[in-house]
Amino acid sequence: MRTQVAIVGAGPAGLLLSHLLHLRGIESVVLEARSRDYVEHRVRAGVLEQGTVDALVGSGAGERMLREGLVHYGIELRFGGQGHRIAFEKLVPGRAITVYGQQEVVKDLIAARLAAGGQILFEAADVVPGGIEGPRPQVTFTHNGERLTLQSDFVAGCDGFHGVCRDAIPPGVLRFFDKEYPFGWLGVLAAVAPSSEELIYSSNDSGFALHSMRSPELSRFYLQVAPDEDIAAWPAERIWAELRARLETVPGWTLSTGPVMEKGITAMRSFVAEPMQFGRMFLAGDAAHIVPPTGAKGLNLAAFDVTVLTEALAAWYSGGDAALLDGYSQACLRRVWRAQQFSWWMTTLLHSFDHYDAYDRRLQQSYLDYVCSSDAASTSLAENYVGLDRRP
Ligand code: RFL
Ligand code: PHB
Repeated sequence: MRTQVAIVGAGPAGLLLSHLLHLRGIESVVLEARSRDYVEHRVRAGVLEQGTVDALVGSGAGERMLREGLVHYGIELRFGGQGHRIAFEKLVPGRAITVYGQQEVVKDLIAARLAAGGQILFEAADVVPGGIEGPRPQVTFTHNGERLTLQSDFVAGCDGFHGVCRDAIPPGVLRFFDKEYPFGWLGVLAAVAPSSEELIYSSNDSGFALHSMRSPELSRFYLQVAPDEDIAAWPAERIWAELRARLETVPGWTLSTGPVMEKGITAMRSFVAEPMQFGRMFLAGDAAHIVPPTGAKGLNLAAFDVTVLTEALAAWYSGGDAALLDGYSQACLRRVWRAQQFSWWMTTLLHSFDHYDAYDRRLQQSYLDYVCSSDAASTSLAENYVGLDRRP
């Protein structure tokens, strides 16, 4: 088999890259370890920045998102018995976020790829990239019981944090930066109308809670839990009791409950691999960097990386100009580090830390109060949350 760009991973990064390349006349094949059904039902992110929305619309895969996505002009920060709205329309006029499930983005991109004749090989096992130092890299893998080799000009490692592409780069080339947090998030999808029009980020001494949504009939919640928490210890009654305790903290506000459709625990971590490239291998999305989900940035960074990579590959294929490819990592990392700092900051602002003493807690409360009462501070939160300008 031969293609121009071998893409490992059919998450948002790999699928969007494949489709953007197709629109520039560049061929690719996507190799995905999981089944189509699995990737289309993996519940994860929900908040899309305007730039991500624009990239999806520009790719032609944004029609359903424009119809069904919920456009929000603010979020609420809830603490100390009060809710405080961060009003995007006032602080960052003309900018908004769109709430639309990652698995819906994935479904739309898969449909767009297949409709355009794109090749996605699901359930590709034992994927091994090789030859990335030279001009003819290849990826070997097993599909339908057969060991196959995909020859290519470039390999795009879009295989997430636990993928194989990052490890295919020789030892000593990459530098890693990381931070683990002393908690995880228990995510819950529930068949109940959202109890709020906008997202609520609620900070409490007993732990953080987030109220999000997917549609007028589906709510999405997150609870701060211990990093090694056992999901079996969280039957629906306990989930609702804890969500109530952490969200019903302002007078007159009540949480509607309903059947729990899905639940899972995610560790919280910050991670960056630098540079995001070596030879003919380019890493994009979670394969290169992870942020804790408090800032809602992971998927948006993945979409940014692949728009940069598309431009760079298009320049190379249209005239052999390698300058953009050489500068790929640098062009991405500035935005990556802004999102790293913002996600770390939102996480430390809103979560409760066991090692905090009374003084630390007062500092946290003071910062929350400042963010909500100063236009300068809330504008800083708002412009990072909706997504900074896409200029490199
Ligand atoms: P993905 O989505 O992990 O996709 C990688 C794909 O590669 C496949 N794969 C392999 N395929 C072949 N061979 C191998 N050896 C392979 N190893 C892995 C995997 O099966 C998978 O299909 O990475 P990508 O495309 O870079 O996308 C990144 C996003 O998924 C991630 O950043 C976001 O989900 C993060 N995130 C959020 N981001 C936002 O922008 N806004 C949010 O509101 C938001 N909320 C969240 C989140 C992530 C969460 N979790 C569960 C980590 C909320 C949560 C709870
Ligand atoms: C979500 O709806 O899944 C979501 C929203 C905001 C976040 C993280 C996740 O910060």
